[in-house]
Amino acid sequence: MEEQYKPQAIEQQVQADWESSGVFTAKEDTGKEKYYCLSMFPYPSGKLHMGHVRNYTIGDVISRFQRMQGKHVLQPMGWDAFGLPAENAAMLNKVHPADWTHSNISYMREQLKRLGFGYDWQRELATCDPNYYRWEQWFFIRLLKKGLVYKKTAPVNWCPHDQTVLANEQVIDGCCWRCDTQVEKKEISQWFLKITAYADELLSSLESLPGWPEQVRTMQANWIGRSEGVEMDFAVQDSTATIHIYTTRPDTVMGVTYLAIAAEHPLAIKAAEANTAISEFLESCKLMETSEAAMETMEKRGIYSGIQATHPLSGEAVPVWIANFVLMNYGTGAVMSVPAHDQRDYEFAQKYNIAIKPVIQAANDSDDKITEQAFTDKGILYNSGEFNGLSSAEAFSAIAEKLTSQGKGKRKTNFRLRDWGVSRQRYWGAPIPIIYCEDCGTVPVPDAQLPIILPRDVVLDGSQSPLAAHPTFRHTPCPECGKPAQRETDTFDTFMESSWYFARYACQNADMAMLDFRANYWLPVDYYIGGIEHAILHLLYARFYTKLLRDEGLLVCDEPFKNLLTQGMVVAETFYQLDDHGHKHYFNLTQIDVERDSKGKIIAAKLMSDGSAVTVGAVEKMSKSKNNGVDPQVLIDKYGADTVRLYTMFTSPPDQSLEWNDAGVEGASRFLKRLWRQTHLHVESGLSTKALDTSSLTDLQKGLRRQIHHTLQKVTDDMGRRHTFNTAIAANMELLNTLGKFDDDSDVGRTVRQEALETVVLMLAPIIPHISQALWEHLGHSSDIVTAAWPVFDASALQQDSIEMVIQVNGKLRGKICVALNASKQDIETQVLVDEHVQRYIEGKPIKKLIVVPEKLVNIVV
Ligand code: OVK
Repeated sequence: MEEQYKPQAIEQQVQADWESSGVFTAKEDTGKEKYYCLSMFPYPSGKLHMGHVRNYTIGDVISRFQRMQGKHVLQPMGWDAFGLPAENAAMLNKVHPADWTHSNISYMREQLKRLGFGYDWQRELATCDPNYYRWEQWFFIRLLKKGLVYKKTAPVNWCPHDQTVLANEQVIDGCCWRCDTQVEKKEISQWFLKITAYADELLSSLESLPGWPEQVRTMQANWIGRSEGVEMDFAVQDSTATIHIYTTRPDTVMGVTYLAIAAEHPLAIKAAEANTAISEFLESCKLMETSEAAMETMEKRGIYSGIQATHPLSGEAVPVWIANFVLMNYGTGAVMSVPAHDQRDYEFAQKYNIAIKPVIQAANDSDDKITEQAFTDKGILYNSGEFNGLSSAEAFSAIAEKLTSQGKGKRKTNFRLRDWGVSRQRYWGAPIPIIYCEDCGTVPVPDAQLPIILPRDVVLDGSQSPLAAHPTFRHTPCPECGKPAQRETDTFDTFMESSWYFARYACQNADMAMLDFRANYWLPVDYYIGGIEHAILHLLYARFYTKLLRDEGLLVCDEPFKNLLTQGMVVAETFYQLDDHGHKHYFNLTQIDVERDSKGKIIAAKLMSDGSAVTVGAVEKMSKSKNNGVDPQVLIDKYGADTVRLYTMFTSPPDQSLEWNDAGVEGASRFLKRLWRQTHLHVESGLSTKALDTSSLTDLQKGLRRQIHHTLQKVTDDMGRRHTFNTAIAANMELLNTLGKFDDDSDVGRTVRQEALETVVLMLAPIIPHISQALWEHLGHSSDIVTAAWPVFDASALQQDSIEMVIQVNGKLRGKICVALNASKQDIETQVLVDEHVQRYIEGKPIKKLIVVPEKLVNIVV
């Protein structure tokens, strides 16, 4: 065994061995219990980020641990390969999105291999491969035929200068990212998946997911947003029209002082016909961003429509306003406004001088003044005629009943969830398999014509939809009548591909079907690991798709992911200097020298190039724009993969944020060197593979065995159940410290040391697999540690027949003694008084008192 730990050589050798033995190839035909461990697949964006390394190390540790538990493990990897970044890169660097994507995949695949992740590479898939997206197209047509897919108009961000649709992230401060023209809202026809048909089940089956973080389940439940309410009609005066609204607070209906309708509401459009102020207002509403975040923060504006409606219960006239915060495609496009009891309505009423009528007061309050803000709690009704004195809950029922009996309204369960718009007016995505024929209408592409392959020869200049502009793509005969027809030129939202990839891994090479029996063998995923940014949309769409696939007979499970681990962010301090204009110029860790205190906290930083002082800023998410990203490749090249893996697992528990600290990487590297050195010393002193006779051990040997098995018990729990890999590593470090002091080269002593080293190496194998394999071999094993069994816990090793007690003289710590576990008080007293140390402190002084606290301490008062 070499004296020096040489990570690069070891890792290369071990990885080559894994590759040739195919140890990570998963088949379906074993009698063992299956375990499917999956990390969210990456966008092939260029190179791995530290956040990826963390995500994929967590997944790999869980996979390797479960394999050592005797499970039959599947851990696949692939590429979420479609999307806007490829198009942007193409425009910027004049490279085709396909070439950009494939070269990124090649580079990132090598990085993943270099990190030693145990993937079954035979199942690798890329979503931009027609063999993958053909099934998505096929499935879309099945859904269309079932009525779960439909087309309707929906607003998009439109750049009038570039004549193109913009994604939300391409709208910067309301303007186009390319030409800075103000972005408009445009209604275009788009495809939708009816996720609302599954709203109830998506909500109720959250309860069948105890293995998900509570926080994620809550986020999903809030997003689905089931509410109990009442819908009702307000008749429009001097017209046959009615305004239909929905409210979750019918108890406040007597406080309605205006209605607010969307700018696209038919009544608003009619009102604009004869009123230029209104038509100008409607025009201005078209310049709005459509994202929910933008809606939340924008200035609330409105205009009186000139229309009066009639309150369904009081019969009073209620003015109708047109407001920019009401959306036509959300709910009914109209809301009842109760400024006294809703903050947004309150602010709007204040701004436009509309009446505020309070109708609810706190049960213990007689002060009915609404002066500064709306009173939004529930309470007791007043100012509400026949409903006065009722509680909000009682009024809910009473008002619902009254409206129902008068035919003006009824109870209704509503969901906040909207149907999923899947059309994107982009090039780098899966083509939507639809043909439009003048005679036959909307015709799905026949199965035999699938896949509709994305053409390569397109012009990407950002100013139009490349597929629509393609000379031949859109022209095709109608599959029904054969006359010239037009293809759909939109592509799918990339969340379509990531909604079922986990199932396709199970049968990645199935060429006759979307999924086969193997999907039912592997699913559900036993552990899914990924970022919290996917807590809502991706996870909801994947759950929805699973139910769709089940109902199509392609899967039997109801939920795709049994357990979920949402990893924390990788964050780092920022380093910057201010320029003359007060602007921050950021540096990364490779550009500066940092000085730290003993706890690793940075106390000073200076620029390497000129030694000037650098300001250390707050801890922030690692980002390229702040220049605080740490490139994992630099660390792998310098320290090897095991150090990087160990560092990311040791620094914090997986669900919490990881604060980057270069000193910690050094620490991880030192630990591996120490582990190597101690094994080397042991190997040099002679291996001991003899069976251990535990009946004749010395106290020192027993003590070490106790710590080995105590550590094993803790680490098994930390790794398997709690996933606190940091504490598992710390316990191993302590064990190695003890082992460093274990000074017993007898035959039995070496056998116990052998047990200690083997156990440490096995326990750390999931985290640092390369060095573990090498040490495993040096410890005398010819087998593969990947498939080695997790060490067996020996409860009898924990049994103590002696314990350590602290000795105090006059309350001061003066020594320790080891006493037999069953020693009597008398035995202990005798043993203490003859102890050399104690003798020195007593020095013949008379003993006033001797107190024995069993199993803890002895206090002698002299
Ligand atoms: N392909 C999707 C994805 O998120 C997943 C699908 C299943 C929808 C984790 C950073 C970063 C910070 C600053 C600048 C640049 C990057 C994510 C995912 C997984 C894959 C960490 C990624 N910080 N990036 N693909 N990360 N952390 O490639 O949370 O973005 O779980 O890696 O991420 S992804």
